[in-house]
Amino acid sequence: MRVRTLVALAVVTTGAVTALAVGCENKHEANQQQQGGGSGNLGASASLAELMKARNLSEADVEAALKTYVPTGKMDEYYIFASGGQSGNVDVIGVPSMRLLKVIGVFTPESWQGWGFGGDSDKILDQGNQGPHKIRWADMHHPNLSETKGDYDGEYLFVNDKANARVAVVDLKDFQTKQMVANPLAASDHGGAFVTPNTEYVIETSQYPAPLGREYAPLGQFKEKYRGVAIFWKFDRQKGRIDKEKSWALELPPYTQDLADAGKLDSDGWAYINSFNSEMAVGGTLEGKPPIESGASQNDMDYLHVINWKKAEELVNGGKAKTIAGMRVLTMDVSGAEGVLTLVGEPKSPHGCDVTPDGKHVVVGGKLDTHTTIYDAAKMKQLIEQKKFEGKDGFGLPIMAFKEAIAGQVEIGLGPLHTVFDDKGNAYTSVFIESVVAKWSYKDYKKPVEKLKVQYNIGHILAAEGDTVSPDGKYVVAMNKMSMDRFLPVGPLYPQNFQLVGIDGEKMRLLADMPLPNAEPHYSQMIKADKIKPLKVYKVGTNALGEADPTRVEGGKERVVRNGNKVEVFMTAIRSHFTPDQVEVEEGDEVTIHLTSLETAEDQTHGFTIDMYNINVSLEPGKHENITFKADMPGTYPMYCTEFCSALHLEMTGYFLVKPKKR
Ligand code: CUK
Ligand code: CUA
Repeated sequence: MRVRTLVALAVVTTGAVTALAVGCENKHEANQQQQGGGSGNLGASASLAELMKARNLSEADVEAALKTYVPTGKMDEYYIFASGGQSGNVDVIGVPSMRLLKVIGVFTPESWQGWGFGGDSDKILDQGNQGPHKIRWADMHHPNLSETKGDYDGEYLFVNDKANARVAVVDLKDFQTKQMVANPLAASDHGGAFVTPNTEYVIETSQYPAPLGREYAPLGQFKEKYRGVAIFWKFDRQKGRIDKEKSWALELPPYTQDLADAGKLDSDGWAYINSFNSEMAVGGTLEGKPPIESGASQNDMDYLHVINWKKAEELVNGGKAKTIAGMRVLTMDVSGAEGVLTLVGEPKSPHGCDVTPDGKHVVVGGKLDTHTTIYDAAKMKQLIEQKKFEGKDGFGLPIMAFKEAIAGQVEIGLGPLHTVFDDKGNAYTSVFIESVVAKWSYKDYKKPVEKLKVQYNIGHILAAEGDTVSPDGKYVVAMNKMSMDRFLPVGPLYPQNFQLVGIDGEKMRLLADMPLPNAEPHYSQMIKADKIKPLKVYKVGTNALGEADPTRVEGGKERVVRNGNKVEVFMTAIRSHFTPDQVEVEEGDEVTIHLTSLETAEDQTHGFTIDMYNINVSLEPGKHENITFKADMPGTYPMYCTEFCSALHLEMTGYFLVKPKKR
């Protein structure tokens, strides 16, 4: 370690290593040297040593700084796509600098990007409405990058909303949300949005059981009427959209399904979902019954759901499914008998469900257990093929013998949750209660080889390309639920803390902290930066869906078209004016502004707002927006550009006049 630091520092301060070396060994002596040594060569080294002293930095601090500092003009090596938790949006972070690069508006309006403020994005947000509710927040848990042959391909990102059971598709060509699908069967989801190895499907598994289609049924009918469900959303790669018509679902027993993962390589065609509350506890604290937390923790075993999705797909396409709320659903009587859905025990309150890079094993943690359990995908497949079961659950689903299905168990510590992998056969498990990252070998299931303390209460964990067929190693990030004494205090609601951990050395090393001030992230994924190739500008006239908009406006063809009480304004924006810059309508008119940015130069973004009308769109170069609203407030309203785009940005303005009706 020491040697490496000095080498690294030597690079920075060529020719000045000696004083620093002394400084690291013995600060006192180094100071004396600096004070006494009037040599003209003191320069950089002395100031570096002084800097370390002044800022109270240890050698380890400096090493961590050198490993994570990205100088101005240089780029990060990886992107993290982090779930923005209750913010409903995705945080994009650079690694190793841990700088926030972007917040992608997904389920929640984002005003800078004009996401949900009157433009075309409103229609995308509306796709996620449930019933009569315009839902404008989300509890985002698990972002997943699209995969080709089990490896991230950098094309799409899928995210789920636990609170309102929805999945969204983000196109990484422009880092914009392109589609939302609302789950018609469940009210909450969790095991999503996980992709199969070629992104054939995006899996969304329910969390809290409810009657499918969310119909009313009293809790007394829990066993008969309540169900879990896994939707297999078919992804159309050509269109870059989920195809609802070709999607289908699996009815699941009313246990609380939790995390999910798709098999790969040897286990391609399979999916795994862990669950808890096989007790089917529903609480009833007012009547003196035990709360769900204790009711759900009675059994020693819950159930891992082992799913043959290729076979399910065949059965569904063969007409074996029942239609519920417009979705084809394979019911348990079929899936249980056909070997599509089989159960196997999982120790106490399991959490996490992670397939190893070779596809041979499934790792499940346990919130109240001290082990991770490693299931053997091949053994389970064999047991299912041979119909070797030890019994059935209350819903007629076959159960495999736990002992026959597992490869082993590793004693990890208190509260193992999630597991990610490196390129050397190591697994890294987040251990919530103990607040450590536990490193262990998934090749020989020994005890952890190392534990690293993190601050504090680590939930998810992520690694560089860590759940693909070829992880990179190098970095792990501990996604901590608490930050306590890590940052300047900001009141009783604390930021979350991402801690970057270097895993390329002999020992794991904590390198940097990053406060997450906008919500509680759950899962994240880290992808090599060169796999992402975003656009720099749009082709002029491109709308929010990424298509050439039929109403795009050419320069010189701006106009206002009136048709009864419908007014269409064909407008353009270019430095530094809107054309037209005066628009007058009558009170009550339905106004649509078709607005095209004619800019073609990189990073020349405009914005457009009409004051008091809750309208704001972002016009990246070439972008087209359609803004429809009712001119329901008579008066005089400035409209202006909301992005400081040029020296005459403040002059990029105009008037929107609404003439009052005669009364
Ligand atoms: S869950 Cu949050 S720490 Cu939703 Cu993946 Cu485990
Ligand atoms: Cu355009 Cu400011």
